[in-house]
Amino acid sequence: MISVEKKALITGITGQDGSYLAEFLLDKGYEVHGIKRRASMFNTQRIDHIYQDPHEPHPKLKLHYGDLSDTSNLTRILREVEPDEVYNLGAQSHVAVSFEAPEYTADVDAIGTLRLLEAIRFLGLEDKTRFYQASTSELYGLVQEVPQKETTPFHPRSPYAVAKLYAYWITVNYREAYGIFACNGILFNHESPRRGETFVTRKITRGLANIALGLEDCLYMGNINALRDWGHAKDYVRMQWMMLQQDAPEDFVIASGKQYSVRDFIVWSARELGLTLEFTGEGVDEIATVAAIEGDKAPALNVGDVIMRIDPRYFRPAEVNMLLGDPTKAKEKLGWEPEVTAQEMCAEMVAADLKAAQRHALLKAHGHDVPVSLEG
Ligand code: NDP
Ligand code: GDR
Repeated sequence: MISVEKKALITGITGQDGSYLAEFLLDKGYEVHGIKRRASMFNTQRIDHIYQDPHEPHPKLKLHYGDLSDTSNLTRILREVEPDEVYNLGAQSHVAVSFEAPEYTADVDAIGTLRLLEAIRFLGLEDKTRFYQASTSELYGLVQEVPQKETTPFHPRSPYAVAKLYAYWITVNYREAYGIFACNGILFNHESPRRGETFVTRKITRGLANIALGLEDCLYMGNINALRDWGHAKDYVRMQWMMLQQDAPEDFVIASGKQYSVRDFIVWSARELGLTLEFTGEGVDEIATVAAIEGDKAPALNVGDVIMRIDPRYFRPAEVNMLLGDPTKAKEKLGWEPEVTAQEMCAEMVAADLKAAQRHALLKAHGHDVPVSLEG
């Protein structure tokens, strides 16, 4: 049983993984501290259900304003909290956006990691504080070996991946140089109903649910031939915690070991809505048309409707065409097994987005025309 006094600090607590990890650690009896960014509107939707009023006698979840670009802020929070475990999940995490904002991405994703590790050292917390770094399968980029494992060479293909490469190595370096218990989790894509709306899986499930109810007309996609190894975020955050409970720090690949295309994900999502699709055309001219409809989940659609087109603006300057992870080390050393398959996760995401679309459609039917953002 975990001691009730254990404290964790999560950067990126308002994000997909941060929200699931916070739930998980609270369940384990941790006092959870999270860093949230100041925003002009509330940005805590993913953690509102676990929010605790700071006026209560002993809140177990505490939020601190902060930013990975701010050294003094991070150092002050670490000094105040003196956490047993730091989970560095905060990042500008969108690969396509990193081509638009490369310097910011480097500052937050690469130097932000250094700032945290330096703060641990500066405060003399090397022996107390364990550190988890959210590393990524994007490090493999132009893949050198299939499937990718802990020893596969890296070849990053975006400013995001290059920044994460620095973060990976500075984590290893602080482990070797200063004896900090620091681990990299090299996580392959993981998704959930809480996934940001512009990542491909959520864009598909949300877009198709909206189209099924007549809130949008068409899904505009980039490279639908890209191959990914998808898992459920809930399974993957469990592993982040497991990594910090070992006797010695090590790096692990976390993946499902199964590979599918973006096109497959579109087909599964459509199937959840009772739709059979037909893909015709090639390259930028490829389209997906409704070939058959079953059930009543897509009342706005007819056979023959075009529901997907390619828009080259979603192509990336350099693409990661395929990823497939080998999670053998995590399975053997930590006994980790993912519980949710990619198809089950897709069904959960479509169901959640269909519910949201139904609420939206109801508002629309009553004259409240809330605009649906089409930005991908
Ligand atoms: P999200 O994009 O959902 O969450 C990112 C979090 O980082 C948000 O809380 C965000 O805050 C915060 N953040 C962004 N910029 C800053 C900043 N300058 N200072 C402090 N916090 C900041 O990502 P995920 O939850 O999906 O991923 C978690 C981590 O794991 C990320 O580091 C990501 O790169 C990495 N990763 C993710 C994978 C995946 O498939 N999901 C796979 C491999 C690695 P706000 O809510 O205010 O935007
Ligand atoms: P990725 O995830 O880049 O792998 O990074 P994303 O879901 O954005 O893209 C996956 C693949 O789908 C292709 N794609 C599209 N992607 C988006 N976003 N929008 C589209 O319209 C579209 N069409 C096709 C992409 O080109 C790509 O090949 C995610 C992030 O969570 C990172 O932070 C994390 O490190 C990696 O996963 C592992």
